[in-house]
Amino acid sequence: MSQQTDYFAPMAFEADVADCQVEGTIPDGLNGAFVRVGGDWAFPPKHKDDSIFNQDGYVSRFRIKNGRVDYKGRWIQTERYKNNRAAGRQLYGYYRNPFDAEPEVAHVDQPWRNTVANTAVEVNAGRVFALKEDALPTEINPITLETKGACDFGGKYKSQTFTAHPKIDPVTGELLTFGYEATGLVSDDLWFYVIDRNGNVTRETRIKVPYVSMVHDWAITDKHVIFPVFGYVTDMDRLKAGKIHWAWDRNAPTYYGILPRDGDAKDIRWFKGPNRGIVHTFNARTEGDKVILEAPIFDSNPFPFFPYLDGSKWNAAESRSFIRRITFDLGSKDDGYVEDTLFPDVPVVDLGRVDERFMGKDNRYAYTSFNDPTKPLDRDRVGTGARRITNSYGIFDMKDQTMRSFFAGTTHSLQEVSFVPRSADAEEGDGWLIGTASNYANMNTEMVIADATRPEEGTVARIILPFRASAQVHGRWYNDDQVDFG
Ligand code: V55
Ligand code: FE
Repeated sequence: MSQQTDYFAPMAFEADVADCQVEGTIPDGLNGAFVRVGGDWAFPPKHKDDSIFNQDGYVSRFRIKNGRVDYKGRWIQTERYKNNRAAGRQLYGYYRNPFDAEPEVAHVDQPWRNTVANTAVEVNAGRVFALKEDALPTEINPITLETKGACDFGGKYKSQTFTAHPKIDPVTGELLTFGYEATGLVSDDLWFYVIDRNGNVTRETRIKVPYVSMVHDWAITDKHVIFPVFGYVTDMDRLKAGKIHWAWDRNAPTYYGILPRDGDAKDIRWFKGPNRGIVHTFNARTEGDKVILEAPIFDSNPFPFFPYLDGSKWNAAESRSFIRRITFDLGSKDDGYVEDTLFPDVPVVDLGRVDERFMGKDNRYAYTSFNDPTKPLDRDRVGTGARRITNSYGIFDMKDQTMRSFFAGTTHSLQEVSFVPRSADAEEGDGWLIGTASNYANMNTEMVIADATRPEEGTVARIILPFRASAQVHGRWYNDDQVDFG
């Protein structure tokens, strides 16, 4: 195992904590679970410079009931995890490159067999899925967190891949989703699906992308879906040469494909603009002939572990992400769009959320983390291991363009924020901000809960784990009436 001993050393164990330590008071009525999916290296990677997106999947859950909290964490037992465990070492190579895996597990023609299922969680028809954009959903038992296996929705979901960011239509309860590289490694097929609240596939639309790129997140409105194609490129030659799946092409234009939800493939319209990184989105809406997308958008290559095609060095200042609004005019004849930067002074972490009751509709608040340099940092207790600190959640008012914030503490760095409405019929903005934080001073993980109407007052409750929990990529809150967590 690794000799690393800092906060980022692999956390290669499973955990159960009954009745966690709580500071403050868990709000009344907050009953359900915060379910997180992320990754860690069960076995050290073949290449030191590999992407953390290649870490073995790990699912964890803070189960909250009547003010008490239990924590559970389990590896996601994909075929790849089991093969590594059986061999006792890492058999796989660079991120999404089966040519770089050991031949007996490579499966170049079945790349989904190499998935680590490490990105996000979503629920359909009461079933819980761990998601990774290179494979089908991996079903997880919501009570034990044991891995059940891949799901193809009774054979009706035909794409080999499934996004980590499906969207639930708040009116119909349908799950809208897609897979890209849908028919195999570097294929230009992107297939869009609708799965109803009972788990039946009710729609499939097969489209082609302008070039093969990472289509990590997307957006829906009540009438359209929007697919960003941006910056990252790949091809069979680069994979055969043993390289990591993506490289950033500074000359690649950004495309947004807008498809009517009830349209055919021929109805997709591609808009084109300058080189940008659109990894995650906040929300989108259709207003007459206009489609409006709001998202944190990077000026250049978002991730240091995916190299520039031209060999240039990754530079944090060049790749900052800002909250932007993109307006498409479906009534126009040209393929351009308008891009506005709403908070040009606040570079943000690209892990944004909205109140999901407003998915696809006009909404006011966007939530995401950022580092507030005016807040104190206890560098002596934090140490030097933490390169980047994210000390605040921002509540961004997209109408007034004002911002309020929550500060996590002088030794803390926040992971992704989630918003939980105070009740099913609470106004937009009235609820809780929740998420996990790394406490570098005490080398442990905490779950923080803050009141979204009074973020400046700090946490109302902190759930203190007695160890560093495996970092999440994405987490979601589910109420007891959505999923049975036991
Ligand atoms: C992302 C994360 C992934 C991935 C591709 O955050 C894109 C973006 C955790 O895995 O495989
Ligand atoms: Fe994501």
